[in-house]
Amino acid sequence: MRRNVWAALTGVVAAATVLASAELVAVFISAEASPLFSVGSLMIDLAPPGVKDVMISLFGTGDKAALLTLLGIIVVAGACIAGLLEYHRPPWGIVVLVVFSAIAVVAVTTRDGASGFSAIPTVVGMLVGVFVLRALQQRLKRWDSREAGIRKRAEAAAAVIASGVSTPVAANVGPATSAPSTPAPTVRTGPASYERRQFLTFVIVAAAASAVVGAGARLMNATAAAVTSARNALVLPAPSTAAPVIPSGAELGISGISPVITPAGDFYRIDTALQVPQLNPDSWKLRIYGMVENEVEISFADLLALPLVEDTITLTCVSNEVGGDLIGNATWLGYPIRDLLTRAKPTAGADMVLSKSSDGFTAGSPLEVLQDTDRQSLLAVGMNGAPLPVEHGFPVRMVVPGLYGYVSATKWVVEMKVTTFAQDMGYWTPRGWTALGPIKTSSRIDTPKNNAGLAAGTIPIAGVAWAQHTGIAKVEVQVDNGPWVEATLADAISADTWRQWVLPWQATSGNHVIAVRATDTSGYTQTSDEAPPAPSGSTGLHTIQLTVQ
Ligand SMILES: Nc1nc2c(c(=O)[nH]1)N[C@H]1C(S)=C(S)[C@@H](COP(=O)(O)O)O[C@H]1N2
Ligand SMILES: [Mo]
Repeated sequence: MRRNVWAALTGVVAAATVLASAELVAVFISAEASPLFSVGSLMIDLAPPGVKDVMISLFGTGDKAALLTLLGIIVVAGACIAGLLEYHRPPWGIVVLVVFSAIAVVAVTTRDGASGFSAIPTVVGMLVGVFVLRALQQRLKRWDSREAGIRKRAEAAAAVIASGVSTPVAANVGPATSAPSTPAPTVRTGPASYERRQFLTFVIVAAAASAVVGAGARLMNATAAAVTSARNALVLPAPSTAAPVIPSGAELGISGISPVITPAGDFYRIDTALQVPQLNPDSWKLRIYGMVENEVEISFADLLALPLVEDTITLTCVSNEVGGDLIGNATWLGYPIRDLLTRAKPTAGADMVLSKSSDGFTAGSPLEVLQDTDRQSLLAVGMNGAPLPVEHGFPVRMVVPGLYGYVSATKWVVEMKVTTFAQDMGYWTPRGWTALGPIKTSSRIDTPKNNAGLAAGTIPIAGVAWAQHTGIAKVEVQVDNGPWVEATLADAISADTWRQWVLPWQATSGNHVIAVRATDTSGYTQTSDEAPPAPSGSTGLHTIQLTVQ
């Protein structure tokens, strides 16, 4: 049993040296060729549609720690198995180590923007790991055989002493002879403890070296890739067309309601990126190609030199549950995508633009939406008066009013392919989400909170409602399945943004159920039919329960 623990430990230490040496070599090859993160990204991409909802809630919302923890557990379990197999059935432990490394090689080399060189760190790591595993196992086995030898001799000596005859064998054993009835594991000196020391020293040195080298190299790789300094140094030009003025009546000033402009730090984040892509604006380029008469390539400097416009647009995620928080409103600075498309001149028959990020995410947007002169689809560089935060797409992303993010809002965008829906699909479409993703009209109660306990009296029921690019016409509130009562709407910024609403309510003691529904300017009123987010966005009415004292 104790032997198996040591054997498993050799696997874990070997795995640690694989990761640490790969990380170290990645410092010289490519900061992004780190195997662990690449395997994590591959797991995200390969996750079957069945787990996609779990995935969105687990990883999509920025909780990348969950995936890394899972990955860590898999690696440690695999490493224990490798150590045990190598101990009991060599060379199967080495085979396991090589197979794990091979998966990592596939992951690093199939990443977007990877080359054959990206395999080098993992391959070097694997060789170091095989060497360490073999060396540790040799030492463990030498320790074993010494102990077994001593035990045999001790047993032999004990037998001899018991029979009253002294032999030279017993004299060699040292302390064991003076305590012949004590079993071998308590032997504290002699060759076995030497071998044990050899083994344990190797374990400790290899583990400590892996921790120090691995952490140091990871830090170097992360800093080498970081673009925060480039972002901090960036001064964006003033817009040539300013955002619509936000009417003072757009903000109702009710405590607990979502502010009409969402600060960047509070803005929801959804993406498949395990490591936030770090794109240097100096080398950023956007290529527009495919079904176009003129291919267009534009640098970041070219983009900033164009007349930029500012517009306030509410972004929503298709994964937002009824009452959920995957929605935010910001003022974006950018260049109209339609003007870039005019330069590229799409050819007849094209109906989709497949935008692609530096890390391989794609979104398929209808060409006519991006060309619509009434709709401000932006190639955005700024958010709420500052450069885009790195996790929101620095240096450049797309923002399209009226479409869910997964079919339009490509962050870290580097390519736009003019194509057809018949020929191409965005990232989420083969994973069970619809190809077209217009945002569904919806509304949310921000205050009071669900299950709140309140004192009787007049309290505001308030929240936000949205129907991007159509506009909100009416919000109604229903208390305890009574009649629908119209709420007061805050002033609109534009049809592309959400609107706050409020209804003062005379709270009487008891339990209450409160629901909200919005009607948009097309005359559509939210359905009470409940649908989950997949495949085209949730429906149903946000409903809360309250207890009034
Ligand atoms: N590169 C990239 N862009 C992306 C995504 C992604 O996974 N990768 N997710 C999209 C989705 S599903 C949404 S809802 C929005 C969210 O944008 P935000 O994180 O800035 O709120 O980004 C979109 N753009
Ligand atoms: Mo999304």
